[in-house]
Amino acid sequence: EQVYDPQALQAKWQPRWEELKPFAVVEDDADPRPRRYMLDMFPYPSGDLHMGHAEVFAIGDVVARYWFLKGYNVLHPIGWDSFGLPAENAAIKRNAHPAEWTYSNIDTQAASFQRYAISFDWTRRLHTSDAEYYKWNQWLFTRFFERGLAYRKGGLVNWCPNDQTVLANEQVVAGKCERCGADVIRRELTQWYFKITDYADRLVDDMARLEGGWPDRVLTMQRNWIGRSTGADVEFEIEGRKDPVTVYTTRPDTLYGATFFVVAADAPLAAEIVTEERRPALEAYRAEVAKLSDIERMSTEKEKTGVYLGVHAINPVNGERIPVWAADYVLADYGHGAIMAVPAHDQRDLDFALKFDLPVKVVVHTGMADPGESGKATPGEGKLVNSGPLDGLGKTEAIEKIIEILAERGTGKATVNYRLRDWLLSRQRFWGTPIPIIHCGECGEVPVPDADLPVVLPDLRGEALAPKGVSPLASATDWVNVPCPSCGGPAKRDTDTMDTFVDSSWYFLRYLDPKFDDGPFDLAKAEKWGPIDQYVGGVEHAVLHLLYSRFFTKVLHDMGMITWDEPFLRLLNQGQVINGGKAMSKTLGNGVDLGVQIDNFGVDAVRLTMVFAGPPEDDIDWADVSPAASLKFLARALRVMTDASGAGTDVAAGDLELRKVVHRTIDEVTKLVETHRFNVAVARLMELTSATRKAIDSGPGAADPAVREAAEALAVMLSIVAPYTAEEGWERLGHQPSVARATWPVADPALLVQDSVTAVVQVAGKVRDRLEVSPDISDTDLEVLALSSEKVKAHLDGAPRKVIVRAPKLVNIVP
Ligand code: ANZ
Ligand code: ZN
Repeated sequence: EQVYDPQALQAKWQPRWEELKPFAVVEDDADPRPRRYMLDMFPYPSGDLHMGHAEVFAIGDVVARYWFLKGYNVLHPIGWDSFGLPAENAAIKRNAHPAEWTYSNIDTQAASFQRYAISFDWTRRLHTSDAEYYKWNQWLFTRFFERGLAYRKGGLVNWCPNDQTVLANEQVVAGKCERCGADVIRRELTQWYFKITDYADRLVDDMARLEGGWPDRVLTMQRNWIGRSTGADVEFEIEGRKDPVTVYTTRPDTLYGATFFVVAADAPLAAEIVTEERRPALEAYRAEVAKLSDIERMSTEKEKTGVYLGVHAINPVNGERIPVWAADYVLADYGHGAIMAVPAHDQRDLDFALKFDLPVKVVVHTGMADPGESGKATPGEGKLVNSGPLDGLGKTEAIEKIIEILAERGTGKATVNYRLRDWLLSRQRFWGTPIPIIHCGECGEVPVPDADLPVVLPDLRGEALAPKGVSPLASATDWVNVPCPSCGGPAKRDTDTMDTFVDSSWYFLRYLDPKFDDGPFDLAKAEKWGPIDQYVGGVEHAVLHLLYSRFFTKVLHDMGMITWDEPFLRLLNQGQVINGGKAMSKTLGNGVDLGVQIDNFGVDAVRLTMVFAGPPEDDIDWADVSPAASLKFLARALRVMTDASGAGTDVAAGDLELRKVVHRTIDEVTKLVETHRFNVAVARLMELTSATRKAIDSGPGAADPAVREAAEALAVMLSIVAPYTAEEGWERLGHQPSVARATWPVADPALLVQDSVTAVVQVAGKVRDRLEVSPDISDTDLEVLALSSEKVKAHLDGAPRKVIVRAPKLVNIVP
């Protein structure tokens, strides 16, 4: 008996597949196969592939290989998201160029992917750090600039003191830098932004089309991030100020309950209206607030702080004078940077009121305890009280009414507000796409002409890349100083680089033809292939990458470059691979090395373990799974396929019992793969293997044609999870050149019929016969059968009055 040696199988098949290229896309319009685009989130080349990659790519490959076998023309590309900070940090440490580290890691990962046998079309390979790729980032930036969607503005930005660069809001997680974990601070800087806020409504509304195709939690996270709310703008006079100040509120119905007014401490308004007496206190307070992140400021846990500004605001509906404070819990760049505080019905306002002894006035009767006493605000619905014309109304009517009143007086209106901010895209780091703008004293911001793209990075390495708070590109003076493309006068290049999320916002379009040089992508191919049918990747991208890609897709749609405007129809978020119940980490020392796992158990066993561990969305605890058991199963499966190699080919004459098992398995596995229940599909293949083994050993024997049918179905279906084992088995069964060229088996409906069920026949309520019938029998057939039964006839005197049939289980005869 042949021993199952996974390493030998890998050594045998890998070069053959490299030669055969079974997954190269056919770009032939005469090819009648429908197209499918399967996309895995592309990797960052941080080192060799790790266990997380092994999981996500194994899952994506199940889908891609299944589609190939089902007869689709599948595009399944791979590339590298190869700009970014880690390369730069490594280069500084080694006194090298970031490209060295980057491309050597890419080569390592590419070789590992080949060994891991993912069904990529390698001809579509791209690297975002190649000038032939980032040239098109620059081209797209220029188009965005022309459309007013890329612009520069000054303002407070998130700054990572460790990486010495600004960050987008999306890259600040719980007040910390998404990359390095350092506390993010705020700095006043002039930066480039993409105007994603112009697309806020479409980004929210179009999610309705993703419902069912995307995980609910991702849709919820995007909705919350965009944070669209409806409410009202209300104008308050400030004593001593000429113009009124507008506040945004989602609860205009509570206007009568406003007992004080709060301005964001860092908003210019605070410094403008503060009395001279209170100014020193405000200045001191602002210095403290500057150190805090938005998250800390908005935290409900945080002790409330603030400064009285010495002035009063006037409530527009009842003329009440309310004191104006500055506080950090109001943000300068949300709404209008000022609020009416309603402590009875808003917890943060209540915390503030209790701390500074400000009045609490209930205006909604909710049946809960008095907030002033309980310390718990009552944000719920109820009847309005102490609210003049609103008294007695419910929330919705009260909001309508107050907006009407405000509109009449010209002091307010209904409005929509968003949490989403424009996407800050400039970075003060080296290893990214140079922003293609030239700053001229005469002409201002001048885009680099398309003909001069790409603006290639200057050759800097080692210490020259160290973070200094300004971009390292600024030190490359030869590179920086250029004539203005517009007037020819002396001018300077912009020295910032783009956020690397720009690179990943459209890479799926570049895959269609990575060498295309008439534009960022081939428009005709985008029509044929887009949008992506299935996207697979981590939930950590729920907001950042997925939101940015949706935005880019909509802009490209509006530019007339594509006709579709959502990039990813279906999204699958795989879980994480953990070990011993905890995320793998250096500090815990619980890391699992993928290379070692593959050396010990082989590629197929690792892939099978990943897929079999549980539903793809769940985390996999490597301490709870057994690649050794996977390896054993694969050996058994290969032995079955080997033993079946001599079986007869006249399938129709095969053992009926085994044939039924085979076809039921085909039917179920097909449905399970379609619904992404891959782990259960694997369990069915294990059962099929056992049933075939039994048929060989103690059933009709190895020569029975049903054994061949079983082994062939097993080889094809197993190939989506364990390609080496399946390929070897397929060859031993006598097939050429590759199982990747096989077709997915189809279940014969005639063989799916369950053997029989028992139908009970009652006459006048008494059981008179039991019939063995097909579970698919029709009511009519069952009635005929029942009435022709001798036992039934014996109790009938002529034609019955009524026959009630519930096929296949019951016939009730009323004589
Ligand atoms: C009065 C009020 C009464 C409020 C009440 C809430 C409940 P969303 O839903 O997130 O849009 N707000 C407005 N501008 C703010 C700012 N710049 N910084 C911090 N908070 C701000 O939240 C809108 C609500 O958040 C607004 O409605 C306002 O408080 C507050 F019973 O106004 B509300
Ligand atoms: Zn100029």
